[in-house]
Amino acid sequence: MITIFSDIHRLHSGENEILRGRISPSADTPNRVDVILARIREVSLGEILAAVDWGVNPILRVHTSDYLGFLSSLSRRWQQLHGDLTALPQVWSFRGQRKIIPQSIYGEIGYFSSDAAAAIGAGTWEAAVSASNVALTGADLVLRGAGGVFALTRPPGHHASSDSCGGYCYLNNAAIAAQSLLDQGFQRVAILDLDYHHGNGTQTLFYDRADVLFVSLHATPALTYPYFSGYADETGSGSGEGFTVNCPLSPGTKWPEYAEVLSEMARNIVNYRPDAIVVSLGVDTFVDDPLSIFGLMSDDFYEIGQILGRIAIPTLFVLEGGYATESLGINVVNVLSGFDETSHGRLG
Ligand code: SP5
Ligand code: ZN
Repeated sequence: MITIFSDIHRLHSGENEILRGRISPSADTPNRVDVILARIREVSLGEILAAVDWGVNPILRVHTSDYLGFLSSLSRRWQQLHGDLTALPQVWSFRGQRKIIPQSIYGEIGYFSSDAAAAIGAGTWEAAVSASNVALTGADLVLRGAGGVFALTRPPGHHASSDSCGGYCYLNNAAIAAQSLLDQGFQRVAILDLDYHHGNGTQTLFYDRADVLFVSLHATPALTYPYFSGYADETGSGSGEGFTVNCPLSPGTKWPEYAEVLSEMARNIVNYRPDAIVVSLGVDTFVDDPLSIFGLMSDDFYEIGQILGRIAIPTLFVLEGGYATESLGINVVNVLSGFDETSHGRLG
């Protein structure tokens, strides 16, 4: 399988989050990419290609221009004000309050954020754009007939909505790739989100649409970030009714139960007859992940890949979360190798 990569992600590094009530270094560190690349080379998964720059237009298909203006300029303005390196929000619009963009930079950052886990530093904008370009370059290969492509994106994207960042995410790489596939002539795209956390940003982007099937397996939001979306009764609205499928799982979920739900969702996706599948590939479902309490083992990720490969529909893998860095390379590449094994002969 071909991997798409950009080194520009490194410009986003050392940002903070608020975790368990404390300001701590973000769990999304640049070495996450290093260990995945090292493993790709170790097993000779396939070529590693540089991302191409696609400009702002495909990003504007998913995000508002107000939001892009905010994200691209915030760090510079924040530093001019008080020299601090990273910006974090601390006030949000409460229920019943105005949806208004305040003049104050502190109000503005609250308006464009969903939580305090997406700090903005000097290189965040450039890194986020590079990740979108990685995903778009992968989508382009799928458009030209590739059976499986891995977009090694960082920062991740699935918690970003049309006009908000959150959960280490700024631009929704998977959504931008899916929309570009549709814009280039694909009729239907399925997004399968396997990250431990619900893809709240992705869900909002396609909630009322039938041309994107959004399917997500994640820890139940009743007990887990992002708390306010990902419940089973969220199924889409209007003409998108039935095209959002949420599978909240219990803490401690292990492979047998996970495999059963994943196989059922694989059948759902086949019935939808998509032209391509975009997998939001988070491996924070791993037993040793520091943020999570699922029980998937490294071998289980190989089986996930095999299940996806048997679907035999062109698939773009877009990296989301996964924070157990000792095993991250093995776990991600196990998915990709399992996919290659079973898709071989069924897909180009
Ligand atoms: C892309 C992605 O995986 N983003 C995740 C953002 C999660 N941020 C909040 C994490 C809350 C962790 N709670 C700790 C409980 C440990 N048992
Ligand atoms: Zn996650």
